[in-house]
Amino acid sequence: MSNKAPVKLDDEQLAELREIFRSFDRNDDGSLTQLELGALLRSLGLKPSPDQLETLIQKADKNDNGLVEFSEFVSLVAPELLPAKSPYSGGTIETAI
Ligand SMILES: [Ca+2]
Ligand SMILES: [Ca+2]
Repeated sequence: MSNKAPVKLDDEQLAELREIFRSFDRNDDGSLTQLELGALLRSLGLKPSPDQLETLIQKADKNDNGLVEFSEFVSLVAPELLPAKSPYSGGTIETAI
């Protein structure tokens, strides 16, 4: 494992993730099953096979209950989201529009 510090998302990204998480948490129990997570990932344009899904869940499932809670979901997808947003973008003002 080469994890140094936990990945940090800003409030906006967290709010976005929470919304996504909620909309795919069909039974509203605060956690995603393999089916729910699969639907979510497909909506993000990913096409995980059942095997990959299972591996993902095992990787994300820190408390080993077979479900992916929101915090587990965040640490799962955060590394995917961060490269899209440069941490050094502060100071650049968007005036192009
Ligand atoms: Ca659920
Ligand atoms: Ca869990």
